[in-house]
Amino acid sequence: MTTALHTTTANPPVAQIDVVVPVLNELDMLPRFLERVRALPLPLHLIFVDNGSTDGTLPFLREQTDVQLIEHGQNLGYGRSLADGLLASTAPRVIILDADCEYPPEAIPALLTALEQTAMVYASRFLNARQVAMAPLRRWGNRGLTALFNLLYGQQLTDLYTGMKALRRSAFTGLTFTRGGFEHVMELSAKVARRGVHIGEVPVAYTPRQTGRSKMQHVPEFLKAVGCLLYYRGGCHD
Ligand SMILES: Nc1nc2c(ncn2[C@@H]2O[C@H](COP(=O)(O)OP(=O)(O)OP(=O)(O)O)[C@@H](O)[C@H]2O)c(=O)[nH]1
Ligand SMILES: [Mg+2]
Repeated sequence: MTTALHTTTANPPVAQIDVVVPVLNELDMLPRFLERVRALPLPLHLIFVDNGSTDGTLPFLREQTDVQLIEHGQNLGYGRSLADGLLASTAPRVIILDADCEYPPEAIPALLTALEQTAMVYASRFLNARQVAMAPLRRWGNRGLTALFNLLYGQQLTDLYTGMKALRRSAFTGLTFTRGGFEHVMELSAKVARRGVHIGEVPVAYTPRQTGRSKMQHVPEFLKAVGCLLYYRGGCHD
């Protein structure tokens, strides 16, 4: 197992905002993703966590001089990518954003504005949305997990499984993340909620993947997610 963590300075400029991007075989989407993120008038620092891509993503990212790159060298799971990205981040505010352009980078300013009110904010595909292009199995799976999460953790979320979030550093400082797979979503949400943080939401326009293949196994992930939500509700698991 190889995990190369290239950390930046421990004291970033106060205004810097770190953007943690988990990536696995997204070469088709990355040029557009970078173009859109770079066009934003914000001091964003990109931290890509490559999770063993084999499609040319890695050489492409190595050529980008303005990004930080963590190389797993093999697939260690989506959750491990986020955990390593958060660990490498140093800025007071951190964005988590999928690399496949399903979530618009242009929504980052709205997330940051909402972050002034609370320590963690999710970009919701369902808040104020009339229609969302999503397969029924996924939609209902997400809805069920979101409802269970709200019930167990006293929140009012509409989209637990979003791939776009904003966090104040204080929301996750001192927490450890051990879940390697997509259950990381549950672990992060549960641990931050147990600290008493009210998780905010902003609406986001969602564009289902245009190219490439979804790599998620939805039914097994759903079952693991339910187990996680119950487990973290049960006791102290920082
Ligand atoms: N599935 C998966 N994605 C990973 C992994 N490591 C990093 N990623 C990245 O994590 C993000 C989310 O993964 P997706 O496969 O898009 O998951 P999803 O958005 O639920 O599925 P789609 O809607 O089909 O795109 C993407 O940027 C992936 O490139 C991994 O091990 N598995
Ligand atoms: Mg996706």
